Amino acid sequence: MAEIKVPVVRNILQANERLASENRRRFDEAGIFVINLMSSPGAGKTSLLEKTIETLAGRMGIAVIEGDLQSSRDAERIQKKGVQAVQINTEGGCHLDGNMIQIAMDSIDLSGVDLLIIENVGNLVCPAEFNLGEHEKITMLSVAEGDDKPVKYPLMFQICSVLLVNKIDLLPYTDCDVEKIRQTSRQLNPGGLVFEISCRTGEGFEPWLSWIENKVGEHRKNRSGAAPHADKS
Ligand SMILES: Nc1nc2c(ncn2[C@@H]2O[C@H](COP(=O)(O)OP(=O)(O)OP(=O)(O)O)[C@@H](O)[C@H]2O)c(=O)[nH]1
Ligand SMILES: [Mg+2]
Repeated sequence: MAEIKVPVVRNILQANERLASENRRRFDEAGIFVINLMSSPGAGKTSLLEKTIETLAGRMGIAVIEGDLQSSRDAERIQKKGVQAVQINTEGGCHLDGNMIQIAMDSIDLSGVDLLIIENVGNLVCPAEFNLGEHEKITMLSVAEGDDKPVKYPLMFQICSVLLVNKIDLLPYTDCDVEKIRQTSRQLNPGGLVFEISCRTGEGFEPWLSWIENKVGEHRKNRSGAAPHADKS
């Protein structure tokens, strides 16, 4: 069985890579900066998007693709903030893939969008294996989950450009050692950035928001053949 299983998995990943490359081409042609946001369930991904949109929606066009097994609760939360949000239900699937993003894109009006955020299915394992065509992967870990998670689930922490350590308002009530998370993260991913944040209080949001604004600015400049999207602020 093992001899059969390995090539099948490889084929699935190769097919996904082709779709992810097509997605990336489309994003680049449109000059849209795309983030793939990953974490375990409940770490605070949708809360991060809500708070990020509150500040940045006046300065850039934002759209969101939400991935969950069931329900459209997260897309509804985002729509309440006044931006386009499409919900993908994987019906049991533990990650998003390139094909799902292609289908979801057909429901988004990309004109005027500078930033597309894809909230992946809550899971610290499988989403790390499937590229979606994004420019950057963001991993979130909340302090309530424990500081050993980077050691136990290394791939998710190796592949991200930014690690967001969320719920720092809860630090007094946990035994989480953020310095330990930083150290492990540095070993796994020397070039990665680490921002400590609280989506509850807004603490630590400035570096995160500046990082996004810089990235969006770079991608706007590269927009092929089109005038840059006007700054709405
Ligand atoms: N104390 C505290 N609670 C937070 C913070 N961020 C999020 N929460 C809470 O954590 C819970 C889960 O937040 P969500 O934003 O729904 O988490 P999620 O990662 O999107 O969850 P899934 O989509 O189900 O994977 C909610 O009750 C939030 O209010 C934070 O910084 N501090
Ligand atoms: Mg969510």
